[in-house]
Amino acid sequence: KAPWFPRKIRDLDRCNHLITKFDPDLDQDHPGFSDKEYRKRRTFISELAFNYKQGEPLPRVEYTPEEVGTWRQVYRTLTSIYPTHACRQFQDGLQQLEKECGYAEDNIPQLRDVSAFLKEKTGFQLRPVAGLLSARDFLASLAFRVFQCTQYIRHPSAPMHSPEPDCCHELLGHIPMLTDHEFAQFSQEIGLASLGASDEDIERLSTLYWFTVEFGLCKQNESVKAYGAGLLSSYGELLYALSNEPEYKPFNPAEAAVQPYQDETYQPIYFVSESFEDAKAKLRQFSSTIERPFTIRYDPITSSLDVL
Ligand code: H2B
Ligand code: FE
Repeated sequence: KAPWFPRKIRDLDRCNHLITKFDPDLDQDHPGFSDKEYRKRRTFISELAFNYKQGEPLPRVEYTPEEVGTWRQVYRTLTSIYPTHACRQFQDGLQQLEKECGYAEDNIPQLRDVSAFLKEKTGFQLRPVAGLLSARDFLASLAFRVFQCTQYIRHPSAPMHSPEPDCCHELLGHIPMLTDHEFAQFSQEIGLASLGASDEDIERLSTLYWFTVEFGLCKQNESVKAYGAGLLSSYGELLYALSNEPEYKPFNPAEAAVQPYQDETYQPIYFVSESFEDAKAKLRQFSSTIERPFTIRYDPITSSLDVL
């Protein structure tokens, strides 16, 4: 029997299983582990996410000057290399967000504003999440064009690195790409493929997600650029990924889905897509090999699934 999965967007209220591996309360290597104030703040912001129900207005957070200072440092450093390292779609997206959503060095954008903007662009919307979500829950939300976003920011002692997702990773790494139609569709399709899948297939899809949405590279004109959020939110790895150190392979979902990966250091291998259209076509082909005893159709009018 297939594992439970959400059938309508409201069911995402039940997709909130966290992985506590990199949590500052439990992970001794977290830069905020011995900072009581930081953990208190992180807990406060997490509570907003725990209490959130689908359809409610997204909580606004008033960030402290110290938090904005961390954001500023991240923003400055990363935006200095986007022109040479980020793909065109990412740069276009970021430019629009700067114009319309309060993206700036001195302002941490609010999820509510970003969500409203994305909804109009590609139909994606945001939902606050308290930390690292299980792969199954995270992927399931993508099926409904919902992107689960953390709202707290990394510890000020380590502005260029966070062991767990934080708002710098979501807002700078993920959001600009979600303004692109092809990419939005690619993301939703990984999500749809995950619904009711076996644990083994979830593992494969989440590895595939890792090598595309998080660490993907793509061809652009004659060069290779980054589109993965893990790269676009990490100055060090972004430089490294486009240097001649790592190995490149042409994107192939069946191979990417079983490639061992690193969640503590830089990747030794990256997959390079021809284009998002090509990546999407290959993903569809791959998804059709995942065995499920039913077919699923997404109804965008009701944001629910027809299961046949
Ligand atoms: N949770 C959160 N909060 N953000 C993510 O980017 C994320 C996640 N990515 N859970 C998921 C897991 C990803 O690594 C895949 C699907 O396993
Ligand atoms: Fe991410």
